[in-house]
Amino acid sequence: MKPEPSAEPLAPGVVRFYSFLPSADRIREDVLAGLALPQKSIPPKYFYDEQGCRLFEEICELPEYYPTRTETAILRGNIADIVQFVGPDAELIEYGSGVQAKTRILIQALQTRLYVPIDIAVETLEASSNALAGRFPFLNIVGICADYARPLALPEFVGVPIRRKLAFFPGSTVGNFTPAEALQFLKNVRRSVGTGGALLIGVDLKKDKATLDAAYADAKGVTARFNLNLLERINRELGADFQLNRFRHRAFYEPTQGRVEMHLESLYSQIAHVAGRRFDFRPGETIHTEISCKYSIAEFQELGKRAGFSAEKVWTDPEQLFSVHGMVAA
Ligand code: AVI
Repeated sequence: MKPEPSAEPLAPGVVRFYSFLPSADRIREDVLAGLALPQKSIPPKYFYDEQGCRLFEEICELPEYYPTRTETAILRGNIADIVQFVGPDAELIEYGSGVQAKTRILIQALQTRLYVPIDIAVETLEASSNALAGRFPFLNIVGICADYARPLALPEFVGVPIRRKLAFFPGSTVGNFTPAEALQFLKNVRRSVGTGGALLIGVDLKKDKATLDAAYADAKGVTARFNLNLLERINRELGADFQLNRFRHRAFYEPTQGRVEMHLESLYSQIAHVAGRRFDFRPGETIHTEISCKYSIAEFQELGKRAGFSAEKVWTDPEQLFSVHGMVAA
């Protein structure tokens, strides 16, 4: 998978892939820098190796993890309104496309002709895009393997009539950024869709602590395996020697900051080596692995406005667990 020149004619059924992935050294640099901080931390994007992607799919099916099924129901239940909001002939750009399950609802309803999924997980991107091509023969697919948190100049394509670009960012993945990072990300999206372009974005809503604590510390322990898999990946890819049974998963909602925090807590005084460097852990000391920010509808609309979008539509579920915003680049 290599970057190719853009502006090539497309063909339905033939999936093209472009790669803008950072160098293999990047994970090493990021992990070493994060573990050297007073509050040790590792960026959440490194959860998603093959096993991490599988575990995340399992999380999405858990009874405690309401976001996936709730967002899917919101999309299905409001699809006619969403089609009207987007209008005809939209290029669909999906950030963090994963297994592209919710995308199918949109592609079917919008009769999308050009789909540009962007994901850091190369195997998932390839497998999902190829499966989608088999299902929608009218669809042109251009998969982009990239870290979408960084500004990305998306290629332009010829041969498919496009009236507007639609950015789709489901799953409340925007919550895994700090609000400042989310603002920067939304500004980048604003640039990519251009004036008049649209954004359809899923955002998890603030709610009671018990519901959120359970969603990120499920009874079956799948989220714990997802969190610990990060250490397994680092052991494998960076020659580290973390002992997984000497750490435990911790996740809790922090209401003052309006975010869930995930950590890996050291159970003992211990030492781990990563890429030849030594890291000491006190009992109870944690590696901070993820934040998942929750927003009220008004808070997120305000963030969108600051990034240059006008907040046109918002769809929610009857219990007000989750929101899907329709925004237009002003
Ligand atoms: C991908 N992201 C939106 C998930 C979330 O809810 O923040 C990741 C996740 N972490 C633990 N469970 C799910």
